[in-house]
Amino acid sequence: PNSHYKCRNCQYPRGGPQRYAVPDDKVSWKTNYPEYAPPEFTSESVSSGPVWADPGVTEKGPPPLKWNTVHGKVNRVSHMGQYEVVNGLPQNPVGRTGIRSRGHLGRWGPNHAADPIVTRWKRDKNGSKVIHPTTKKPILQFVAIQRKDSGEWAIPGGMVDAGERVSVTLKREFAEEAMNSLEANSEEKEKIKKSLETLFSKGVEVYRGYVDDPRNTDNVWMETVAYNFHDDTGDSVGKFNLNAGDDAGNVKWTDISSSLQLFASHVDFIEKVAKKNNAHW
Ligand code: RP5
Ligand code: MG
Ligand code: MG
Repeated sequence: PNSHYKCRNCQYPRGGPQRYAVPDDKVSWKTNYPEYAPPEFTSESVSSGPVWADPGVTEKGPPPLKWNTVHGKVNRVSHMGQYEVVNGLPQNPVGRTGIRSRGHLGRWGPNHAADPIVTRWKRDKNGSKVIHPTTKKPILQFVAIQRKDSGEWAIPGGMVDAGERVSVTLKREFAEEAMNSLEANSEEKEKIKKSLETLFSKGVEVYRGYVDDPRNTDNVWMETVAYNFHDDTGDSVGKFNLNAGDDAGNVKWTDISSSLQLFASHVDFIEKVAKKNNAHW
């Protein structure tokens, strides 16, 4: 389903070069493409060597990292199964992207994220569920944030820190991006934590795997675990004080339907949530 719609035949975001053109029938590594000559790009924020990034390629060659395993606290295992390592570097399991090296991503190979999809039913003034006139199904809403990097609306997801449990990432990223916890004082932080406790204790996994992220290259790619936290009565999310923070510039409850346009392949995860809750799509 993910054939690099967002990470192929376009300019690499924020200062990157134009990707080498890859037609649909040349995406697979199994297809010969002898003229394929993708440019290389690593952003300054990655090559400057922050803690969240791997070492780069040196005169000695690619860094000797332990591929396809969890090494120390760093998880280099893909949800997609074993990935190939070609000339010392991981190879994108979905195929060619038209660009090499790390771009804006810190880890060679899979870069693990988590996506919290917080939902409630759309209700009218009297508290009754709003039914879509055509599908006759109730309309679901989710908490969307507007990303500062691309301006696109998205799920408030983020990177799983080294050694961090996914359940912790889901809650932390929602608190940071949709409730601005990073700028809260300790009393407010406690309040935010409390308000999330009940809803985030009973999530349902809806997706685990590759993300069609615009930052992906032939050697680095995003993977995620997406969870749905659904508030059927609207009681617990009613207490949420939505407030954009960190890499989010805006936040809002957004009606779910098939006409949604979101960052990366987030629409695919939202569709699963709509179907699972038997909501309008
Ligand atoms: C997407 O990038 C994931 O699905 C997740 O939403 C997000 C994580 O990256 P940052 O938000 O930290 O940039 O691929
Ligand atoms: Mg974040
Ligand atoms: Mg984020």
